[in-house]
Amino acid sequence: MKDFEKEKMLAAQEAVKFIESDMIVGLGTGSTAFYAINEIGKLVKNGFKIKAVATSNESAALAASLNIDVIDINAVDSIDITIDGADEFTSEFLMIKGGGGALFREKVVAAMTKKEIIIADSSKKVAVLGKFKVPVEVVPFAYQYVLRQLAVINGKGTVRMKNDTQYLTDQGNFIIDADFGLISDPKALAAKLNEIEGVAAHGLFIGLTHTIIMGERDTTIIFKK
Ligand code: ABF
Repeated sequence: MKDFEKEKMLAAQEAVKFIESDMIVGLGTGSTAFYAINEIGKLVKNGFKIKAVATSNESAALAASLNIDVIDINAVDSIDITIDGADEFTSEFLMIKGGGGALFREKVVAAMTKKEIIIADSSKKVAVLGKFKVPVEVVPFAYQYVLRQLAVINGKGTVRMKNDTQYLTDQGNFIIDADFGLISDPKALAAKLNEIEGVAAHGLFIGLTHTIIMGERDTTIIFKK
């Protein structure tokens, strides 16, 4: 198993230890979160009573295949624990998410979550955010306007493509990957992105995470707020 895959599994196994029977659990998206979903499937097989809210159709399908009870997010007022991945994070709990295209649902789920746990391999930890472009989910009606507004704040936006056409999220929106270079003030940039009409969600996750678990070779490192 490649090093990073083992690190992802280590982090996932550590995160799942926080789950108790009768919890409502948020299921993340991406290869690391998929390790966690598989581990949650084992809990269900061992008799845990869990209701799950998925951050993507892909996560929902994987969960269903493991007999995890996936429910509509609108059926609950809060989520006990969410285990999700990230593309970049700092030890100050600043992160970029959305490389997997699920940022809109991930952000809503994180906002409803009492304990948001991010799991990642050591390649995701950075001193400063920005090497990874910031995903921005936009309503197709507004995407050219958003591209122009991103340029105003020094973001070079590229519309994400898949099979020679615009990539579509589970919501039917486009994603613009915006290169801002290294981001000295992620909170200020997040505030500017929030002001752009047509933006459904952006990939700067600030203040929504309570725990980060990083797998690193044969150890797991836990950062807690
Ligand atoms: C998801 O996990 C996304 O926000 C993020 O882009 C992705 C990381 O994927 P992986 O775990 O495969 O690196 O939460």
